[in-house]
Amino acid sequence: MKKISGYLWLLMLSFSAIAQNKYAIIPKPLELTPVNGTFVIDAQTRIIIPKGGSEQRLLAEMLAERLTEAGGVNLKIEEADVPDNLIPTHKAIVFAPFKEQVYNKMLGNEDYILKTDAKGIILAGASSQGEFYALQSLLQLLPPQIFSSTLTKDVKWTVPGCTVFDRPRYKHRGSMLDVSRHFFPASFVKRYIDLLALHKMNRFHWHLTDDQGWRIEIKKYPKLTEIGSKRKESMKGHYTDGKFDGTPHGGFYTQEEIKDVVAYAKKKFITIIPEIEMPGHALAALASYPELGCTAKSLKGTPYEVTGIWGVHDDVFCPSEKTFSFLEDVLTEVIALFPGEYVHIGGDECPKTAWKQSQFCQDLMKKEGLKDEHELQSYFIKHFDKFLTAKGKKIIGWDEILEGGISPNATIMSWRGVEGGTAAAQQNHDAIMTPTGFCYLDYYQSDPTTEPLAIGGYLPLDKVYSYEPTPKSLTPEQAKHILGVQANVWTEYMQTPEYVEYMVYPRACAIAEIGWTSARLKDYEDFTARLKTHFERLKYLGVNYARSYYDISASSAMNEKKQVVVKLKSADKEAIIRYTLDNSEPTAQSLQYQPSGVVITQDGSISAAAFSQKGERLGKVLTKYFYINKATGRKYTLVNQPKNYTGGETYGLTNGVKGEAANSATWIGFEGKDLDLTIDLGQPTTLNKISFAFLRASASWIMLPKEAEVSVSNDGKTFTSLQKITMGNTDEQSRAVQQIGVAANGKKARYVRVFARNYGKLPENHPGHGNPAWLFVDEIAIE
Ligand code: TNX
Repeated sequence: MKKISGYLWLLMLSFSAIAQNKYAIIPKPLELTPVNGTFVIDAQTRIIIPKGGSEQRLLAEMLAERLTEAGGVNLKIEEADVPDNLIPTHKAIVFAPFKEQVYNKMLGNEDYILKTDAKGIILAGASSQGEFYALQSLLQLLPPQIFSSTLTKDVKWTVPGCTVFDRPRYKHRGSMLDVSRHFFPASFVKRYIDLLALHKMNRFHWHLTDDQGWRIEIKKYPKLTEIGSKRKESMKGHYTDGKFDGTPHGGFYTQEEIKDVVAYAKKKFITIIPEIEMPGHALAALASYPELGCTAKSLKGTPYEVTGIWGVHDDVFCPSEKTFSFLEDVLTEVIALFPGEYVHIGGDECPKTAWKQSQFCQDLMKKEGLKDEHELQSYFIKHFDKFLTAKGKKIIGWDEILEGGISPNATIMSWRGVEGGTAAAQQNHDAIMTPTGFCYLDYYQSDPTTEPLAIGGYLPLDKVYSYEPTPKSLTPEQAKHILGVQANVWTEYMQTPEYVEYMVYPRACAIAEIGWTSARLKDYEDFTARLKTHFERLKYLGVNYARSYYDISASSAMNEKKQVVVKLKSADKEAIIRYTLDNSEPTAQSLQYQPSGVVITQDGSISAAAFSQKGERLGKVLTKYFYINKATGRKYTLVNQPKNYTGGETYGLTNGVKGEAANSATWIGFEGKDLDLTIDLGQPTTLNKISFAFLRASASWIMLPKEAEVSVSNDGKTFTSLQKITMGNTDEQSRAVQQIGVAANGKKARYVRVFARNYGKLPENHPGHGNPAWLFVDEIAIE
């Protein structure tokens, strides 16, 4: 092979960058071939639809409306005999009928062909859904201003020449929106649907009921909305703060509104999957109709109440005749409103406490030959599977419905990981993949210390994008059961539409591409290059998208001299990272970061941000604090190994970075195990104080240890105890950092041992009772 000169490389690189910007379609099409020439839309351009093409007329109107609103150009829509030779012609945008023999391709319902050149544009699909997707791609080939709802000035409406043949990878490409934890008006739901359609998504999963509010009018049971749609207050701050805002919250959709949203979604080729939660997450229904519970009052002895507390609640539907006929009535009204083939019946997070205590349930289990409460849950779900199947519907349930035996016609929504979806496919059931680790858009998308409050987790854009929905362990036959992928948007921490948009975009763009684009075409760098143009579109659409993609992430390691070296990273390759070490905000004049990292030699902080070539700041400022002491950079041995939360490297506990209350990822975590650590200081060293900290976040199963002890030694074998501490308040709810400092009074020793006894099993009154507690510790400092 001939060597390519540096100059040529540069030329090729810059060409591919331009090409990406010119054809910045998200999700990326299956085949896109650039063609010479550019089509210019002006007042003379006509839109041509086939004679009598009423569906094409709707699409033509959508395009015409955009051009009028954003460009002030009024295009005529004409009906004509459209030739089927697919050759762009007569300065027109043509919705062409699809003829297999002419196109030499088989087109599925969602597939499309789009041809553009200097003469004209052709959009073709085997159905209007395919043509709708052709239109979405065409809009994305136009300047981003096409999405503006006000007149933009001086824009030339050009379309770069290309031939696109496109086809989705998965059938189900969707997003769930939780409207129970916070209610969002129908107008916002429509906007949410618009944005899904823009990304060629085709399913909207509407989470309509939960403990915190019942949001759908049911004519037969008016109290569901009179009582069940309102709560007196919501949690304020993080769950673990245990505080309330004292502000009533409520809202519901009338059946008329629902019909309107369903019809609206249909025009955008989106099928709505309504979710009615059962048997758990039912408090709003129980508050409205207490007779649906196993007891007249809640398990705490207080009246059932629509709750403002997030999480999992023990009060659930009782599997009684009353409940069954109530839910059958509800579902009968629901299926009359939603024409789609699926109804989601929830099935997640149903504690069995109430059923265990109920004589009725115990008798029912005996009568039905059910061996435990999981089988009772399965009995519940099977009843509604049968009921809905008889009505011509299919059920979807969260992966818990696998426990106690899967119902015959159920599709599984795999959320607690991919295991549920895998198991379902292996049992010849369909599955939709929504694992928390990749698809939960309620998780943080950047460093939690810089982001608005979120439920937890850490799910940056690149991690979402990296998701591969079809588990490798499946055979090709089983893999066909993976229907697709979906973004879940739980709204405990999202009070407003703007907040929702911030959390959802651009991460939903990545989900859209995972669902649509063929696996072999997935390429994160290529995606982010297109995303920059897409950000412009979102801007014109008025979407409050997050710019967290431009945020900096920091990691630290030790060099040979045992110094802390901070490495900064920007997901955006073109961005310039600048930083300060004096606690001031970085500017375009601040020090430019070099890939070798920044050496930290004393206590202090580093603040960094990404800047464009032009000097604009692109993302948020990240500040990290460092504590340099005698333990910094020292190796240590651990008797038990941490799990998941490993601090990222060997020196996690002595890397100079303290765990942060808001950010679980900065801690070292042991599941059910003790901390038993020995640091070797290399030589006998004078010790004044040994300090460290534990994190308490009981809601996340992170408990303080029962006791801690520090001891020292000179030979690493015989240790003398300096202090043993018994820890109190281990049942406290709020999230807090517990600092420990042990005085060593100038003692000389080479080895320091820190031991902390894990809390053990979570107590009876804890939602996760019986499971092992986590022990979170960080930064062992020795002065
Ligand atoms: C788990 S995912 C839930 C929801 C919460 C969500 C928060 C699922 C089926 N249940 O009730 O809102 O976690 O991330």
